Amino acid sequence: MFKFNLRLGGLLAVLMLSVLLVACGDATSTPAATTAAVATTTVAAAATTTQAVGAASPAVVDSGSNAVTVAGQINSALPKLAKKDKYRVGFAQSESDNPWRLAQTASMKAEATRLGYDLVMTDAGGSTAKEVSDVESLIAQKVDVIFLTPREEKPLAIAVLKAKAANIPLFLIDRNVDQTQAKPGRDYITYIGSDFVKEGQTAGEWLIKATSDKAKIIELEGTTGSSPANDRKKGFDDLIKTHPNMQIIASQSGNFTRNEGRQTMETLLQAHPEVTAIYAQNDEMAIGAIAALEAAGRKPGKDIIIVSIDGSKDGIQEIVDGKIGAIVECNPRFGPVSFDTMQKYVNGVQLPVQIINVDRFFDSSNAKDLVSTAF
Ligand code: GYE
Repeated sequence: MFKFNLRLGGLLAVLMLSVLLVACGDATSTPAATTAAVATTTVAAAATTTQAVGAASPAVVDSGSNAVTVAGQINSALPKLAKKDKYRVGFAQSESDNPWRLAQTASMKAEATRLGYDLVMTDAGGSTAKEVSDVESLIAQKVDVIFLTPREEKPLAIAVLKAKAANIPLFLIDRNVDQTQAKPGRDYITYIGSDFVKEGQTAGEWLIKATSDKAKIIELEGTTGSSPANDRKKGFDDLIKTHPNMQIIASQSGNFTRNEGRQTMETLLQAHPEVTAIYAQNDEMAIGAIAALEAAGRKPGKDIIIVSIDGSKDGIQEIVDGKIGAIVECNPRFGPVSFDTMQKYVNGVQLPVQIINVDRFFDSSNAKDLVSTAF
């Protein structure tokens, strides 16, 4: 009934995972909080001291429904969250410049409203420095708990440590921080988000098949220094490297936005007219790239094969229109899973140190049917 996919920890991990699955019955047997919620898998580390627990390479047990766990130890010295009827919840958002982030914010707001909590939200507007001071401001305002979506992995790790020092429990949602600077279960409670390395791999696997294992690829990277950009690159590039006729001819940031995706593509297209495939690390950049290709008289979906990540309505519509070939979903609806995890923490439920969302995959076989379910 359980499918084991072990990449870390070997036999030891199997034993620990089995123990955890029993111990964390609550986490594994609970279906996704609502239909609008992301499906989640939970990932827990064997021990934070002996195992790296980056979202990059979780040891995962598929429970057969929509939940998975990897064992973890939340240090009992981490800040506690007392039982209350109403909480003041801090939410530090990194920016609001694309549909994914707007959908994430809307989901957090809706769930806070549903529960009758006050959401104190900050928006760093695409400035990592501002996001660091936003977290400091939430700390100064003495919110009960902080949800942080760290724009970049390294600078925001410092903010995480500040919340811990101020005795405010902090949950990372969507993006992660540098695991050498701050760790789940030790410095922050847990990480909730997608497995970005796997997303990159899945995009690569599809592209290898779609191009019959031969392509000249341009990669459009997300925000420099962010965990999705780092990990989606790793997952994709490591796989592509093992296919000699699949060549990444250029890789550059388009900052996860449509406009910068278009501009970057315009420049790269001039330098590399021989391109036959594009891997965009999100839909917005893929859509920007399509505009640049069409302006240059190229035919996206025909002479240039495109794969991307996110699964926005606009992105899936491009599959229906034959311009994007496939999209690996990265679901932004974090509200239900975030607040549910916070409640579990309040109630003393043993949490895993990673809760990994289960995402869908869109291509021409299902895009038309599923476009209405997208954000
Ligand atoms: O893919 C992108 C957004 O952090 C996973 O951020 C998220 C990414 C998402 O700006 O569209």
